[in-house]
Formats: sequence, C-alpha cells, structure tokens
Amino acid sequence: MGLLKDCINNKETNTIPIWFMRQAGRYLPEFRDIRSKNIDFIKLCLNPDLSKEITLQPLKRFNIDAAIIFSDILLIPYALGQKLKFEKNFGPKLGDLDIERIVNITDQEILEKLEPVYKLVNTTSNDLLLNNKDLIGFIGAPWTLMVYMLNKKSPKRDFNLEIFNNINKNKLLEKIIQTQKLHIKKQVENGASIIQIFDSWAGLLDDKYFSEYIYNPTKELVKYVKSLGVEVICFPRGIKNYKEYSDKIEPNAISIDYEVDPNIITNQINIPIQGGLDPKCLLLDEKEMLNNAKKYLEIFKNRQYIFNLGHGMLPETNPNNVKLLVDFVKSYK
Ligand code: 1CP
Repeated sequence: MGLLKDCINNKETNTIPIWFMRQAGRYLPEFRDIRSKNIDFIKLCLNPDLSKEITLQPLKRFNIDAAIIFSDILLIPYALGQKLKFEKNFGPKLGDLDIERIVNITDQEILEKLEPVYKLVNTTSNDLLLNNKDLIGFIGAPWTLMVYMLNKKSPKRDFNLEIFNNINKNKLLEKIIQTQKLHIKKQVENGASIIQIFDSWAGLLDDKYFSEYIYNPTKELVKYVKSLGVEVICFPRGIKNYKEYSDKIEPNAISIDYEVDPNIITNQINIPIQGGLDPKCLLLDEKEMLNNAKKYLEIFKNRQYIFNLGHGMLPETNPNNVKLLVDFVKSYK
C-alpha cells in the first residue's frame, strides 16, 4: 500500500513518509467551518459523510502519505454506555461509571453504536485520494481509556491515582481490552491499513504498575492487530523508558514524544521510529521550524523513520507552515 507501510516493513522509499497526529482539526479553517455548524462533537464523529470529508481535508492541502480517520478514542466509553459530552473550553466530560452495567453491554450493542465509524473507514478507504496512501485506524490504549473513564474529565485538569482504589479494575480492564479488539477488527475489516495505539497518558503511571496497566494489556492488543495482518504503531506519550516499552510490547513502529532525545533513542531502538518534533516548532518562523525538523531528519537519516510530531498539531498552527514543512521533508535527500 502506502509509503508508511513500506517504511515499517523495511522497504526502501524514495521519500520520507510523513503524516501528522491531529492533521484533521482545529488549525484548518475548513474543519472549523464544519465544526461551527456541528456543535455536538460526538454526532459529528458519527456522521460518516462529514467525518469522511474531515478525514480527507489535510490530504487535499498537503503531500502527506496517510489519512487518519476522524474519530475519537472516547467513542469507546460512549459505546459502553458511559455518558460523554465535549464542552467548549473544557474538553471531554464523562458521566458516572457503572462497571457492573458496562461489563454486561453486548458486542452487538457496541457495534450498533459504532456502525457509522466503520462506514467512515469503509468509504474513506475506497476514496481515490487514498490511492497508494495508508488509512490509519486507531484506538486509545487501555490505560489511557481507564484514566478518562475513571477521572471523568481530562487529567490535564486534575488527576489523582486514588480514583483507582476500591473499584473492580480487572473487570473494567478486561472489558476495555475485549471492546478494543472488536473495534480494531471492524476498522481493519473495513479498510484501515495501519492501527495506531494512543497511550496519551502513559506518563502518569508509576513504574511499578506498568506491567499490569500498560505492558500486559497493550501487548495483548498489539499481538491482536498483528494477527489480523496489519501493522501497529504505539505512542506511549511521556514515558521514561521507550526502549523497555518497545522490547516488551514489540509494536511494528514506535512514535516518540517531543521530550525523547532523538540522539539517544536512535541507538537504543531498532524498530522504525515515528515522530518527535515538538508541535510548538510549527509556530516558529520558517527558518527555525525547518532547522528543528532537519535535526530529526539528520539523526534518523540511516534508519526507518516516519516524519510526524511529538504530539498533536496545535490549533494555533498556520496551515502554510504545515505545507512548508511537508514540502521540506518530501524534498529532503
Ligand atoms: O473541535 C473540537 O473541539 C474537537 C477537538 C477534537 C478533535 C479534532 C477532539 C476532542 N478529538 C478530535 C479528533 C481526534 N482525536 C483524532 C482525529 C484524527 C487526527 O488525529 O487528525 C484522534 C486520533 C483523536 C484521539 C484522541 N482523543 C486522543 C489521543 C491523541 C492525543 O491527542 O493525545 C485523546 C487523548 C483524545 C481525547 C480528546 N478528544 C478531544 C479532546 C479535546 C481530547 C483531549 C482532552 C485532553 O486534553 O485530555
């Protein structure tokens, strides 16, 4: 299929593969236009025509190698019957968590709620704009989902590990893993050619709990994606030990956050690396932005590397800078 897949599978590519986390989003006026007319974010995610249009928006502007489906990791708690809304200037707000009820939700009920997402994947994967490009499906890692489900809001606002006390964590974790397998399978069946696992809050967890909440559950899902014949990229934002993570989990590629030192990681890890550049670099002037990008290109010159950011694109990013950056990476020799 696309350059990303080739790169992950150790094939030579003429240019460096490139895409961006949050490449469809608020920095694009054409996204803001649709968003302003669709106040309910979940309904927008569950509108296959509009979410397809949003998924393809960045491909119409930039010479990038992949689309990522326009959806959200929090559609899983939603499909499991936990109330969810996105409030302006606040972010996600989740309702009370009833674990006993959640574990009894059937696959059928989940699939009914998420059917529009699979329709989106299906119609997008058949779009001509995706000729020779990859379509990335995704899930939130079980740990990050548990954080949102228990904290009921972004941990950016406040977070205390004590919310994990006195609840039946194993039952919840098991249900999340089973649901994520279903969600992965449906995305792949409908044409997702790569799966990315976002563990955006991995950095919050104490090392001593890593096996239980991050390594074991994520490893199980990585194995599952591979069993479907599709590549899997993991993004464990904010963790200290990317080498140990890669060795334990064995994804096909690893996406690094902007705090990872590229000079060190390149000598520690053998699998393809993705990302790294601080999204704030796209707010700098052209020369400074490209100098920062060049650093990553130089360091990762002699290995399999997918250009991306160290976290999602910021809403204040100027799309012209994105174009300059893509063209720079694409012409880099
Ligand atoms: O207009 C708006 O206010 C909506 C903003 C928005 C967007 C554009 C949200 C709400 N979700 C999305 C889309 C989205 N979410 C994508 C689309 C594809 C793309 O990357 O272009 C993806 C992959 C996600 C995944 C996601 N959602 C993550 C993991 C990646 C990351 O950014 O760390 C997380 C943590 C979420 C939760 C979420 N959804 C939305 C917001 C504002 C948040 C973050 C809340 C927080 O800061 O805790």
